[in-house]
Amino acid sequence: MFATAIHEPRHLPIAKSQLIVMDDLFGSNFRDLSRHHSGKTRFFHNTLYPLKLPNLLLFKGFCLHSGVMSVLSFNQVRFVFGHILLSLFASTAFPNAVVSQDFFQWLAQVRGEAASNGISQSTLDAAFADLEPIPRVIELDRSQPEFTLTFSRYLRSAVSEKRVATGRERLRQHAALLNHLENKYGIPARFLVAVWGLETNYGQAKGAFPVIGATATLYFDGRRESLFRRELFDALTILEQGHVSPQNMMGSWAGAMGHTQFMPSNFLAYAVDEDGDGRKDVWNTIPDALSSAANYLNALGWQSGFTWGREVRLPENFDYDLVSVETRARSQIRSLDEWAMLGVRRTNGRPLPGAQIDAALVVPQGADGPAFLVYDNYRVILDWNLSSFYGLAVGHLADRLGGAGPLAAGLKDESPLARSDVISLQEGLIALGHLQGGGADGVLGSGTRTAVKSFQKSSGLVADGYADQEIMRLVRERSGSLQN
Ligand SMILES: [Ca+2]
Repeated sequence: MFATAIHEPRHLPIAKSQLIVMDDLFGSNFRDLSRHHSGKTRFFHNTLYPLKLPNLLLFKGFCLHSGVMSVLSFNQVRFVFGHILLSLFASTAFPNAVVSQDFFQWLAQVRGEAASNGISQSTLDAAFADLEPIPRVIELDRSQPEFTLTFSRYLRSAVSEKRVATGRERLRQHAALLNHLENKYGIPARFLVAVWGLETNYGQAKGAFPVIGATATLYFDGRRESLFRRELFDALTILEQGHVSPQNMMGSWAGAMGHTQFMPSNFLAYAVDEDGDGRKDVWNTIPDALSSAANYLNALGWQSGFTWGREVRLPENFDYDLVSVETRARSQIRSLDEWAMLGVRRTNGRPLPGAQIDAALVVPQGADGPAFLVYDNYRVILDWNLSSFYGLAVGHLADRLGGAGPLAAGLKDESPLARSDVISLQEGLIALGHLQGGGADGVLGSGTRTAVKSFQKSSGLVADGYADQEIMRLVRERSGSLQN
């Protein structure tokens, strides 16, 4: 009777005695499995699928990361770990069968909803033919890098000499189109080509996942259900409108499509049929793809006639409390005149331009690395992709494409921090009262940089908010001595 409580016992390639052993170990929790197989908790299945140890560890990390553990009751935790154990005992065929059955029930519902939203049966037949969840998509969604990415390592690859050379070639090759788009949307050619270079290496890496499969997997998975629900339905609308066939609708593992990696929702809002053939083809028609990107940047508020920011030289004994440590760089905003009065200059030592523009100061490698004043268009780039490294790389690549040389300050070589080190740094900052509890997520984001800055100020150090091995050592030392 235990077997009947489990979903689809006919598909269980697992001995009944094993199930009973586990049932004894974990009590009625196993019987709850069948009831948990639908609705919100179905992500357990996906997270554990395919059942390899790294996935289980990622799952554990995900639970800790997202705070799932703190909201689950003990019984629920037992249920989850019971499930992990069961999964280890069973061959992959067991959860496979369960996933498949759940998935197809769920897909039938999605299909019904899509049909009532006006998607035709023929589009749905084509879109959902042979559709199955893609385990690799879940794996990539859960993966967390073992080491932090340093700015020098990121920039060397994002703005490599090869990428600069190819970008300059693209500028020449598509000069007429880019000039037209600059007039139409106010986005200078070098910025558009820089975004193109960063997103897909000028169309050389557009992504090889089927967009319907990827977005359906992430919607079904449930971790970011409402986001990917919308993206899946928007992807179906794109198919319904006939811009692309399901076979050719490829993208990244998260569903970002074409030369400049448009999510389906971006596509519906901003894609343009620049060549006028009746289809918005961001995958294989460069005029459509670049016009779409320019239209989107324009809609995000790009200010034509202004650049993104610039590398600057800071004076000796500069007060690093003036740098912005949060990703969006919205604090510590001053006019260029004020920055000039504080001693900030161009990298060649000449005065800052006299333009009436507000700027924030960003130091991605701390006081020992390059410094940048960033303007409103930098924040437009962040609205496209919220990452300060990305924003600085687009800006710097655009400058290089416009003829500028490498960064004047050069890039400091340093070893990246292990994720576990970042977590221990964060725990130390929490213990010392500089970071809120729950902030130990292993990611060096705005919150951690702000906490590092607060620690530095209270310790009389240069307050650049930059976390390196030395800060880690000091925080560990101080927080350790608290406990003695
Ligand atoms: Ca077209």
